[in-house]
Amino acid sequence: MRTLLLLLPTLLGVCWAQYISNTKPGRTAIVHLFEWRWTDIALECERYLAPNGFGGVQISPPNENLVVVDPWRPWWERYQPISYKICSRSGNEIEFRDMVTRCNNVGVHIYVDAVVNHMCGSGAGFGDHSTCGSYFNVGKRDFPAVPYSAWDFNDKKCKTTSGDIENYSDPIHVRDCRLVGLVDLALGKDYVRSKVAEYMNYLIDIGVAGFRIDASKHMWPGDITAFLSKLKNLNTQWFSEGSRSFIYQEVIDLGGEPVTSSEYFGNGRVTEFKYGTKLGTIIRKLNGEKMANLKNWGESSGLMPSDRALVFVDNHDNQRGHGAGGASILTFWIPRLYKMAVGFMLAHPYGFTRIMSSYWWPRNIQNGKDISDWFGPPSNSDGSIRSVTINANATCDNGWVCEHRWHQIRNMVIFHNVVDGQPFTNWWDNNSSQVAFGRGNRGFIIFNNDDKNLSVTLQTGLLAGIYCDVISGQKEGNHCTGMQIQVKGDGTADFQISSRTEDSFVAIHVDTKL
Ligand code: AAO
Repeated sequence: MRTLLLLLPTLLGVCWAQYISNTKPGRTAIVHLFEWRWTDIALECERYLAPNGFGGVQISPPNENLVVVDPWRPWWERYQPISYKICSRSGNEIEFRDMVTRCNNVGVHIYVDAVVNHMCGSGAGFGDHSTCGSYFNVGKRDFPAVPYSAWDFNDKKCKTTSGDIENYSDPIHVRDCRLVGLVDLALGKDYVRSKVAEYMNYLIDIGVAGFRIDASKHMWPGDITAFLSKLKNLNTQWFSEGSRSFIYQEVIDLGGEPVTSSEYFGNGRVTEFKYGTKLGTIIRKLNGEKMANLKNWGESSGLMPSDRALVFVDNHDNQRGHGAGGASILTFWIPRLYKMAVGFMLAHPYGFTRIMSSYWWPRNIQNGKDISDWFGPPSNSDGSIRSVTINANATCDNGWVCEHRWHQIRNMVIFHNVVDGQPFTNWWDNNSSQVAFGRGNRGFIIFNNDDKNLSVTLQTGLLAGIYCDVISGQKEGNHCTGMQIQVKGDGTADFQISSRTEDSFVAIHVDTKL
């Protein structure tokens, strides 16, 4: 009995660990460096992410994929695997290993986007060669570089006429048929599970800290459990003995479909798509919403349990009309509201947070749809991805947006680290879109998303002193480049925020005390 009790935490630990981010203590958010090259990510870990307290990077799929030529090299070609060789537009295996090592060495971990539900599209026409030159024949379901053959796909299992998912209200369609024509792997087979686990274990050995599991909704939860149970513990060069991969599954559940997020909680965290959809609706003030409605944000407002949620304002799909969320999603294209949304997310204790970092594309919205939604990353005429260049003021150039380098967002990532573990306190609202809240005695944030100026005295929960606002500026040495807020002996402070400023929110925390 005693042995069992002693063993129990270890046994449970194996299971719990899937929800733990594996970020270093005091680093509580990751950033998706969408379509970045491995060499640029290695540099970014060293020169920017580590010094600014970022915990990790979600990278684009590293494995060999279809080269799509019509349209020309869209970003989505990387969601059409040809093999599990580490060989993509972001770089080769040597560059990948160098990135993982260098990022880990400065305490920034790598999270791989694992595309394991399917291989490439079944329809002809997009392209016929692969990023590493591996032979394949999708018509015959032949992928010798893995190898997979016709027996390893669900073609016989799927019962729709087209072979594609035709109806999202039928969970069997959703799991056994092709997502937009992508040939669907038979993850019910032990052979396929083993190949997937072999790929993931290869990455674990190199030193990655976890995985986004692409298209999880299109796999049976039990099949995911089966390949996850074949995974090794993380590499002990950087992670403590017995550490398990952080897992977050991409399941789009906005309600209204039979497949739900909760079916996947046993495997790890799940992407909470309601988060960005609802937050966007509230901050845009659509359907009569107001920020005061954020008072009970979290489980009691209909989101999944906080310790199961991976949260984000936008992702690589819904920032361009793919996936789900639609018109309410906020992105870098609407910077004023976007910064408020990301600021709110990073001030709030709910979920594990991911920041989006994008590139520019020639957005062209016609009848509500962006016809340039396919546009790939900044690239040269031979299709190679262009490097991220950094301006003197620390912003990015060469076509890269780098939201994570916007000082307001970067400073809120630090805020999120500083207030980690503190309770949600001192909520205030004007019953409209002026709201404020604190995080115990470590941080305080206030928003004015109304069309009128804000002037109010509020309890901040902070010790008396002069604090530097990290939105209008920041503390540099003992000097504040932004607005100063005086917290009085009783913990209250006066706030004035015009409704016409570019950044109509103010955030202070203990490390910005002058
Ligand atoms: C490309 C071409 C296709 C071609 C295919 C194969 O665009 O025309 O047929 O190649 O040759 C990405 C791109 C795809 C691309 C694919 C492969 O987005 O355009 O296809 O690479 O190159 C579903 C999935 C979700 C998926 C999302 C895009 O459930 O897993 O579609 N996301 C991931 C990745 C994504 C990637 C893939 C998966 C594939 O993040 O980048 O695709 O690896 C409903 C369902 C959702 C469903 C959406 C969209 O959502 O609930 O599950 O997502 O529809 O089909 C309201 C509803 C909401 C609904 C939404 C949209 O908001 O509330 O539930 O409307 O109807």
